[in-house]
Amino acid sequence: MKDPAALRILHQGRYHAAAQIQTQIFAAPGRVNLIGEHTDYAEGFVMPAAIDFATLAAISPRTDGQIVLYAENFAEERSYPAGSLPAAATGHWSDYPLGVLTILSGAGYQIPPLSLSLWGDVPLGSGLSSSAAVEVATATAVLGLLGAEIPGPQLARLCQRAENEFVRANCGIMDQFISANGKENHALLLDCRDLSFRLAPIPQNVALVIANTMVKHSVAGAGYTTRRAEVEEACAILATHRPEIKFLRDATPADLAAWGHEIPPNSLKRARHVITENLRTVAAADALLRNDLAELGRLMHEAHISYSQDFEGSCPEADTMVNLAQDLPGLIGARLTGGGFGGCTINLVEKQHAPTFAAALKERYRQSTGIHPEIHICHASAGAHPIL
Ligand code: GAF
Repeated sequence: MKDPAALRILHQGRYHAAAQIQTQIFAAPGRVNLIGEHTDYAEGFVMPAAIDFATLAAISPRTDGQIVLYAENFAEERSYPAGSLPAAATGHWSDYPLGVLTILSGAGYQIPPLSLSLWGDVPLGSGLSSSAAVEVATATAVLGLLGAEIPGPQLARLCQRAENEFVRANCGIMDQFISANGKENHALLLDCRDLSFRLAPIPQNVALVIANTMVKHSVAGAGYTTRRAEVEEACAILATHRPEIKFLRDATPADLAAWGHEIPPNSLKRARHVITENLRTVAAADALLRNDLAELGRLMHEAHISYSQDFEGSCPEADTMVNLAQDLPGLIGARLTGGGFGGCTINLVEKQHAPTFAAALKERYRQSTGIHPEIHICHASAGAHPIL
């Protein structure tokens, strides 16, 4: 099904036996984050790249007043009268497209009766932003049907609102942003305060090797929510001394040295991670831009230690996956990527070594944990786009 032509045939077959009505196809990718974890909701910096896994959306108009959503991955359809979409999430896959339709409608876009077929290969629950890919694919498809355009940063914000306000998962902006704005062969340094960004080319001889620990990750899980609350608690305490600290983005290591003793121990550690991670992320983008891969790898390693020890956002399996990669030929840098408590590690690897690196890491991880991991050799791909 990776083939968009197959989705077009499937969609036409389900909804337009006569084939007079045109189906449009759009794609929106998942992502991997090279560095900058749990900094987006602190208005800090992140450096993700879009990856080759994506959600494809096929869309066409209807004449019967219905909004029909179909997910090929679940072989399931849901149908609603266009004027009365459900008002709340139900914990079903349809929450994501429905959230986007609801937010677009609230933003003034009249959603017409339509058929939307979704198919994706972003592994679910693996921390590679399958939800953002569905949201951005849906939004791009609906706008395509309407013949409307929204600049990528704004589109990302609407999709984030769908996840925050409809799905009720308290994520930041990173995942939707990179899915909407990624560029082939580039990582993107995003300032989550004003959504300005810089693109950094990923050298041709570098592969993104994504290693799935097979431990499920969820942004809706307790870990993500607790950590976010701890980050906000630390910020509120620092702000009593320096009111200009609105988010941890505004705080410095000197602030922690001066007032850290007032912050409860766990929140202090989370704050130390976020504050140092922001510095590392900007430094990592500079290193990538000047092709200093050794420095980039060193910063990724430091970031993993900070994520694991200060943020306590890793898990034994992810620490194992990172450790097992360290002495394999070709490794530039390895760390747990995404929201944490499971999911995938990102390994930057010299391309010529990538296949042997992947095979060796797979075998080492299997021997040491008894779990069969999925390992993918990816490259940085383009953000959301129509497929002609
Ligand atoms: C998840 C969230 F969706 C992002 O917004 C971000 O906070 C990330 O975890 C952690 O960096 O992917």
